[in-house]
Amino acid sequence: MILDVVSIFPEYLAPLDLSLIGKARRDGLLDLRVHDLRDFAHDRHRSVDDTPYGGGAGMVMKPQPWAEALDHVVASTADGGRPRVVIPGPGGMPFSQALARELAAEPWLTFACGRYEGIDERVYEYAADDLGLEVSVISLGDYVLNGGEVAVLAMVEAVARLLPGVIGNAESLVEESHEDGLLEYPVYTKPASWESAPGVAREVPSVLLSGDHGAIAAWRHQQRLERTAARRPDLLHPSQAVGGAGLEGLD
Ligand code: 6GU
Repeated sequence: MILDVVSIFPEYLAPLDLSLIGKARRDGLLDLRVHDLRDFAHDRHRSVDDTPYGGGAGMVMKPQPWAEALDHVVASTADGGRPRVVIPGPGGMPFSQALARELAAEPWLTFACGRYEGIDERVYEYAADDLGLEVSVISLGDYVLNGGEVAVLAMVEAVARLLPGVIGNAESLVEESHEDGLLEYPVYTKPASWESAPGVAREVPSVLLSGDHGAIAAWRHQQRLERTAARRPDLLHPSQAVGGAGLEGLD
């Protein structure tokens, strides 16, 4: 997969050299290219923003550097392929595991990181109408970040780990929170009895030591239901009410 990120803070994307994503890049599974938007601003101060028409607080990103940056990205391949453009922003469609899967199926993604009050609306039109690109505005959630860079770190990690070969144990992908609509069950490791303070022994649930795989699977499923009901009742279907008691068990 080819990934381009355009930002006025390319250093923000440095963590993408680390851990599994860094290894995927070195292994050639991910061709990640970070571009400095200011390289496409040609005035003396390499300015990328200006005051908003109609008034209001803050600054708006100018259309010309963005258009040139997108031209540059599109021109980077000779085969006529086109990237899907993702613009992170709190006004976008909600990011989710399903959307991460959809993006992971794309051969080429370009993330355009806005700052300030946003990017001049004509850049969206230019990308779609003049360059023929699919543009998706995507939000991490209902809160405001200062720019798209941190959101790109999250989205790239969520997408890249789904690419074949990035995670060694592909099985670890299927039993995760948000893959089947329930949160993950609690996990434990050795020691079976852990003294967290003098005289306080904290035990691993005995079923996990029983060797009874059926009982373990049933316990884990029940834990997933209870945890989902407690933390994310919005994910549960009414028929999944914990304890089979009906809707009153969900509150
Ligand atoms: Cl994707 N970008 C910005 N700037 N703020 C956000 C966001 C994204 N998601 C939530 N808040």
